[in-house]
Amino acid sequence: MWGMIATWRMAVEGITRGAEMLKESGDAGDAIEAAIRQVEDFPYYKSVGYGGLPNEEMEVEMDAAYMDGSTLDIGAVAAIRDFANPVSIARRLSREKVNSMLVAEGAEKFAHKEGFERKNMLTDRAKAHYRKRVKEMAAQAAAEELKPYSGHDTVGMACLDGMGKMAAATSTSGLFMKKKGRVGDSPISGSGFYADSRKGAASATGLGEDLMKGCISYEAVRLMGEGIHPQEACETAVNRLDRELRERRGEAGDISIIAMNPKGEWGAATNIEGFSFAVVTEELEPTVYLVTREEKGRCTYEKASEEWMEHYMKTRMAPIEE
Ligand code: SD4
Repeated sequence: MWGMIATWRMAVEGITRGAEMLKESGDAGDAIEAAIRQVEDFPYYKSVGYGGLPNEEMEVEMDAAYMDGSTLDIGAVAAIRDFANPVSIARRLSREKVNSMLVAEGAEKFAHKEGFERKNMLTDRAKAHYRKRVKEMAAQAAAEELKPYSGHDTVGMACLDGMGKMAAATSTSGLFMKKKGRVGDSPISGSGFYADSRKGAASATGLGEDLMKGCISYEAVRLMGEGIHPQEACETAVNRLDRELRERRGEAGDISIIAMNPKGEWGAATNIEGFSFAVVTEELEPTVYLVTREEKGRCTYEKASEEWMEHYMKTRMAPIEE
């Protein structure tokens, strides 16, 4: 059995590419890297790679990670600028015994020395989003309604290959309008991602500051290691963290997670409305599902309709009215 599951609809082209490799006995690491690169390269996805939304200072600072579930190798970059494919740099770093997580200038120097492709990741479209948000924030300075950070979708994936190897990886430009140097959960082991070929792999998306409070990806993998089905593992991990945060702090940020186990069984859960994910296995063609959170935090999903898929693309590519 092989398969891939990923956060958000934007990942479907990527996992389709990954599946082609897995079908041909490809390696989980190669497939997940290729899949995430595809999302990074697409300019209309505004929270990953090229076209990603900038920080407060109008710079695109990206976080990415890669984990090999068989060796437990981890590589990560944080707050890196001006490189086309942060996930590939993270994977390269995962082969280092030390210095395997690098930030900002250090990460950029490493990437430059290793010959990774440089690219100005700030598109005109992202600049337009930035200007628009600055205006909105000025107009509504006193209103709590407007969240400068909304509109953030990290790509996170879990992958199983035909040889039983699992991998997890993430890539994001993080929260729109974040402070320079801010690092989210996506490059942090156990929070944004975790993979163990004996137990399963998981990845999270949402408010990094809150996801990190529960090491949620590790928690989902740990539960799968106890023999719990990925769906239940995801729901339990999300609901526990959501409950703890509400009880102790009065509120919980956005929390969504996807997971797959070594049998290729999968699951997804969320505490928000509007979470989507993409999945492919040996038995299931690449499919986008929309998640509904029911009572008691049970999550159900239905296949996204053609109309929904078309609408999604239209809104992503629509001109920005400034
Ligand atoms: C972060 N978790 O940087 C990321 C953002 C994200 O959906 O996933 N948004 O906090």
